[in-house]
Amino acid sequence: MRAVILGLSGLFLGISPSWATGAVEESLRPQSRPGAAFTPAVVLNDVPTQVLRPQMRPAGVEVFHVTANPEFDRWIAGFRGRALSQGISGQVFDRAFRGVRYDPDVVAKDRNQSEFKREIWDYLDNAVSPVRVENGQRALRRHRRTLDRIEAHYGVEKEVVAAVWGMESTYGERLGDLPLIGSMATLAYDGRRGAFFEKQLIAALKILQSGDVTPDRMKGSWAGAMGHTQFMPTSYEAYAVDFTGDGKRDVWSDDPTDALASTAAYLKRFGWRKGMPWGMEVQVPRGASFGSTSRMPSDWAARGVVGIDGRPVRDFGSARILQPAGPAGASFMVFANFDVIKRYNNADAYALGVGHLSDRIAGGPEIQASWPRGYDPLTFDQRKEMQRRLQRKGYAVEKIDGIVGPNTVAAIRAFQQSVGATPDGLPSQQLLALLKRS
Ligand SMILES: [Ca+2]
Repeated sequence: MRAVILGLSGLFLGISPSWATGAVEESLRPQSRPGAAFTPAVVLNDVPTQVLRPQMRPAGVEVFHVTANPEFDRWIAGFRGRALSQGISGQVFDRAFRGVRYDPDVVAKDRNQSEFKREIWDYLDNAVSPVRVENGQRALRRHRRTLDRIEAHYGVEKEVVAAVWGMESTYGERLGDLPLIGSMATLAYDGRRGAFFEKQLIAALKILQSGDVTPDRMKGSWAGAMGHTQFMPTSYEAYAVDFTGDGKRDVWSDDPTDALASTAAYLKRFGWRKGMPWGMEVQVPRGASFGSTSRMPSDWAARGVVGIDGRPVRDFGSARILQPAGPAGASFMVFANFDVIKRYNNADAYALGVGHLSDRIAGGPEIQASWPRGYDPLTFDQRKEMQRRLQRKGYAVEKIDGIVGPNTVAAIRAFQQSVGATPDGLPSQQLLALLKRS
């Protein structure tokens, strides 16, 4: 799971949630996050070629992003003993590592992730673009029977499974095409998160040993996410299923059946409840702010929080109110299923993306509220300066960490109210200027 990579829990590579900054880690962007394929364009003999999969490289052409590294080769020799002691056969190991070399590009990607922040609306514009919605509806039509069977078997709505597919691989367009063993071995050797990737590597070898896939077909993103719905090897080992009945859990094939069923199995395993929405956009009373309190929708209705149609939300279960851009943007009531989606990728933005995309695939409306698109955000250092200044003025800011969570938003709003400014709770340049002036 991304989340595990950053030390959180979840199926895939983790992105720390950063809801109220309005900003989302760049790596969340479906096409650029670790789950997506790294596809360098290369020109050979003046003929533009598609991505050069290793097996397609013409003989004699130097592999451009893989470098000889004797120390890495020694590491492999040492790792071989550890793998064998964990039940991997020498034959499987040697076949898997044939031709594997250190890949500095993978390390560079690992170093560069999560530097950029995106605003939640930019993230959602991309995650739930008209094209992705339309392609999702088309994918749903094309795979309707399969998705119906999966829904009947696992109790996860087909639109939700399709939305995860759309987010993870653009409905199978971007499965990732780096040789998995090479990437995982490089990252395990590199050591920044060596123990994590060594575990992934062992899991990958176990998958090979089980016969689900051959080494040449075992491809993934640079970070090890594999197939249509981007399972990390350990998640695959634990949760992937064979739904076609051929005895192989094939998440790489053109036929997405096993991958989609594996996603449903995973969501089911973490408590997906059929018939309960992930969440929905709601109207909230002007000036209200929300922590992490959960209440039944009828209880929320009594406090003025109602559906976008103005009517109380049905009591599907207890829910909390999420305002990913603070009080100045859209508000959502989110249920237990929202947190199930977060097991896939532990970020509110991701779960909103999957949830909203699933609604749109099902023909639901766009988000009604507007986002504070015009606002001029603060850099990370400026956010810390803002927190320091708020704290110095006596507002309760829990930590000077540059992360704008509910406490900081509450402090911003209290300060804005005290000086007669609009209490939008936004960590903007205007706010910092105001803090410096007053
Ligand atoms: Ca199968």
